[in-house]
Amino acid sequence: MSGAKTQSFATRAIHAGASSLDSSGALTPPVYMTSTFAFDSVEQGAARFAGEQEGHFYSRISNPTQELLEARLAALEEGQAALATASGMGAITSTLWSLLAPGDQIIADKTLYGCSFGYIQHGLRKFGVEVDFVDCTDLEALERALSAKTRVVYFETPVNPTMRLMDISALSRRVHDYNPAIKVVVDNTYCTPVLQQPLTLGADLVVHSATKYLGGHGDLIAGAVVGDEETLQQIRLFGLKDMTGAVIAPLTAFLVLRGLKTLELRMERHSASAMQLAEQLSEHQQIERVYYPGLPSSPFFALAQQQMRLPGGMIAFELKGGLAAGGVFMNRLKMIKRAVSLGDAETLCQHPASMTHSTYTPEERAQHGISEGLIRLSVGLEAAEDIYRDLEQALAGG
Ligand code: 4LM
Repeated sequence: MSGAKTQSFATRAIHAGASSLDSSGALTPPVYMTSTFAFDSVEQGAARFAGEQEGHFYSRISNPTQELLEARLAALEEGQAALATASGMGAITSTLWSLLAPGDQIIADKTLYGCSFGYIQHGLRKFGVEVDFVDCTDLEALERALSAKTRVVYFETPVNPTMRLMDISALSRRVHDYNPAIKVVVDNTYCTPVLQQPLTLGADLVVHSATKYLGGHGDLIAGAVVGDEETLQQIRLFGLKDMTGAVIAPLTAFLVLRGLKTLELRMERHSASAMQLAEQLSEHQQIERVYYPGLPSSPFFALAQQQMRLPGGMIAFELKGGLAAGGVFMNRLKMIKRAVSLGDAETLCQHPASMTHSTYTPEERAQHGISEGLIRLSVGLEAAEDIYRDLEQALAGG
């Protein structure tokens, strides 16, 4: 779209990639519910399969609704290209299966979303990839782990669920100084491009669970990868097409496009409410500790100020009574839902050790820094006062 580079984020979230998907003038794009595409001739079909001619040929590879979503996501993350997938795990697995082969090494941060950890720890290892979990906030430790076999450095920032932050720019520089061919892959699910654009900070690829803030309404499962044209083509034509088949449904792509229109507004609200709640919780006598990068007491406060536009909508905390008190508190919540996932309009509260991070053994959780009493809150779009009222009455039961 002409002038797209100069448009602000909010405008790109609504218009980027808009093309004449439909000639009727419909304001919202049509949903192309089709599995296949008819060719004018056998030669045209062959040319499309050979990649010699642009155009869709089968919806496991591309679809017009998906294509519009991909153009929009690329514009928002400031990447050359994007691939939308059936889930966040579909994005992560399609990417890493494409980049890694037996004998290669992946270095991942020591704490990741439970299923990302499970896939790397068990899935990649099973197929002969060398896996090293390192505290990626420690650049010296990261550098010591780098080797001639390293192909990928993978992390989240902020980390799910502990809210540690990685310095994307310093980390990417350190890795690329060692070997520019190593792919720095950042899971940007917690931030979305509203708060942080890893590619502009030196990372090579961004992955997302679009199930979360990008979709934003708790009504879909989707994912995405954004980066350079060549790597994205490799992920589409090998990782997605042949390895995972984790194709996004056209209707789901449409729903993510709808969610993106309000992404910036929603992230601002999630962040403002989370900031207020993090402050209130940290002053509450029942609370032992709050993990939120917007609090000046956070060890990641300075980095958050430098790297993130706003501190985001996710908070983690521990109660003074530990695990037992946490259970009582969670069972007393009334409006706030006890549910995994995040980034929805509804405030969601979950217990990582028994839910999202139960893919780690108790020993692994201890080793990887996930305490048994940690509680995670995805601050929704309700009025912050109402969210706090529910938290306060639940805390009063302890
Ligand atoms: C959750 N998370 O934390 P799909 N990357 C990150 C995530 O948090 C998730 C995924 C990838 C949660 C799900 C139950 C940072 C998921 C995986 O669920 O495959 O879209 O994304 O509560």
